[in-house]
Amino acid sequence: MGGTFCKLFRKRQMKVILNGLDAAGKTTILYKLKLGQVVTTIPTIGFNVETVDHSIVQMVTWDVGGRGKMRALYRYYYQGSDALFFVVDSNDRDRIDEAKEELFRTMEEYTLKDVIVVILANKQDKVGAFTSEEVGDKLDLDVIRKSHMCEVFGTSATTGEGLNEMLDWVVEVVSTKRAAKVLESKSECVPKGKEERGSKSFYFSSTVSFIKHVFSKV
Ligand code: G3D
Ligand code: MG
Repeated sequence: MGGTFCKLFRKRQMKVILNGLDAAGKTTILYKLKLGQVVTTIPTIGFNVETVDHSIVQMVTWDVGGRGKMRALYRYYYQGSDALFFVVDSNDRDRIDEAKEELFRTMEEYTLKDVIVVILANKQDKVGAFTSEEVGDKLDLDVIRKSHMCEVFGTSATTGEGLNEMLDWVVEVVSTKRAAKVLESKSECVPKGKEERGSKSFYFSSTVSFIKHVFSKV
């Protein structure tokens, strides 16, 4: 992939939520990606929110879990997100079930119904860490895949392994998804049965089919 359509729709900033249990590696990832200055704010209820505002991607992160009161506040940050990055410490075998519970709880949020879900099986540099496939199995990603596009990447925030590939993939997928959506909304304005070859409506409907086809292969 990576054609003209992707470039065309890459202009709008992409919003990413970077979630995961404490100590999974979220803050380290934010700094390692070097997307810009990491700004830390503390909302009045009192938890750290870190943000990076880059021309292509805006990332917001905090530690999930904890008290129910916080969840109403999380929702505020979820609005308008394109992707959810869920960071897992692949080396912490004791907390993998907790991570799964937290992921599933997060996915219940209505505001995240359209996001692409990206699992970062982090700390791959540690000997004995679960592989990315094992992390995928432990988190029951097949269940998430029934409602969301979901992919797992092995990463190491300390060495940087896997981070850029992951980000490139996400930018590509989000761009393609946007392109398909825009073109689809345009093609919906065209009356059915009038799509003659060479006409504008024919162009739109065939392009939408093409992008949908490409997207379904990702
Ligand atoms: P969080 O923001 O999700 O809470 P942090 O997690 O980014 O603060 O990371 C927690 C600890 O894990 C840090 O160690 C950090 O250096 C380490 N860490 C993060 N990612 C990796 C990784 O990919 N590999 C390894 N080996 N360590 C990682 P400290 O010692 O500062 O607590
Ligand atoms: Mg942190």
